[in-house]
Amino acid sequence: MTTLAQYLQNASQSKGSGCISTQMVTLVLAIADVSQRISAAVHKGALGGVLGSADTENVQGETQKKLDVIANDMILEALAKTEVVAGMASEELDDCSPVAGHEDKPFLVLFDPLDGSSNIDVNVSIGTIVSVLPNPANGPVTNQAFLQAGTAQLAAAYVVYGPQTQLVLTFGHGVVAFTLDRDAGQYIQTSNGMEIPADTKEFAINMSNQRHWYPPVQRYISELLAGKTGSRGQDFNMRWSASMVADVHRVLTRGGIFMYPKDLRDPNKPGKLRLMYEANPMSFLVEQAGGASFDAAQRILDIQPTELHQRCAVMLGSKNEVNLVAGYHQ
Ligand code: AHM
Ligand code: MG
Repeated sequence: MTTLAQYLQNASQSKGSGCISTQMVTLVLAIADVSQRISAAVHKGALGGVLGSADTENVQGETQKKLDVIANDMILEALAKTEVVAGMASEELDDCSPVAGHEDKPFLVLFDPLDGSSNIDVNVSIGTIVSVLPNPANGPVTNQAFLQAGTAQLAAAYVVYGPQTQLVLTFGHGVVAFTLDRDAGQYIQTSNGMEIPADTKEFAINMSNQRHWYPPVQRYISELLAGKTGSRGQDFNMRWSASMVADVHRVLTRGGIFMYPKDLRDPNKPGKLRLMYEANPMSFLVEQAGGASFDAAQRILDIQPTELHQRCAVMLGSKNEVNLVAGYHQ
């Protein structure tokens, strides 16, 4: 039984390229600790008075749920105390939040405090997504400092609050998973090297948007739906939980392709998901597990961001399927 703390300590003492700094250990332990508290709040649900709307809007014009706001505040407070974070940016904040007096600290952290918010009140899996970038440390922390491509990420993680609470983590040397032991108050390593099979028979997409999709996505999904009698010559299964963390966790666990394409609904919204704190960390994890990730024109991790809250199309998971649909776009 390896605890998260032991795993991190071993990684910090390793001699190889997978070695992490003690400051990274501090950061990940703080993320794990605050996620346990978010998990406890999620677990209490109505009994903790945390369900329902906060009656406020975030920068994307979405109505915030009480738990969006609670989780956001908890993470901001917890990471500001670590002494290793120079600034944070979140789905729930208009602009970045510099940590006063810490502009020279090594990390910038971006997060979606509670992804899949529409699932909170109906008791379906939700999660926290985190991306860690190096701090350029060239003066005060501004939004500009965060605008680094996904390839610059030092670490990425998500915590899924489902039947089990699990933390899934990468530092760029594979993907490991830990399950929360509530009795012990500890994360215990339960997977060493998650791998996404290159082939799959399972896809995840919100089919209700079909009429809005561009032709490459129409073509790809219609071939999957045609099943055995179509050009693919096999049946495909569909899953959609409207919670990226839950859907990507399934892909990391047993393979699959997850898609939230950009579509014709609103020219100002190229896709629904956000690059910096949803697509990038998930793409880093998926690539580290042997999968692939693509927007509609390029590898997601190569996108040079221009705005903190920019959106992108997302197609990630089993390599052969992602490459096929990427080819339809080119
Ligand atoms: P959120 O960050 O406001 O929760 O929105 C992101 C979520 C993803 O978790 C999920 O994949 C997607 O929105 C579901 O969207 P839809 O309701 O259009 O199916
Ligand atoms: Mg989200």
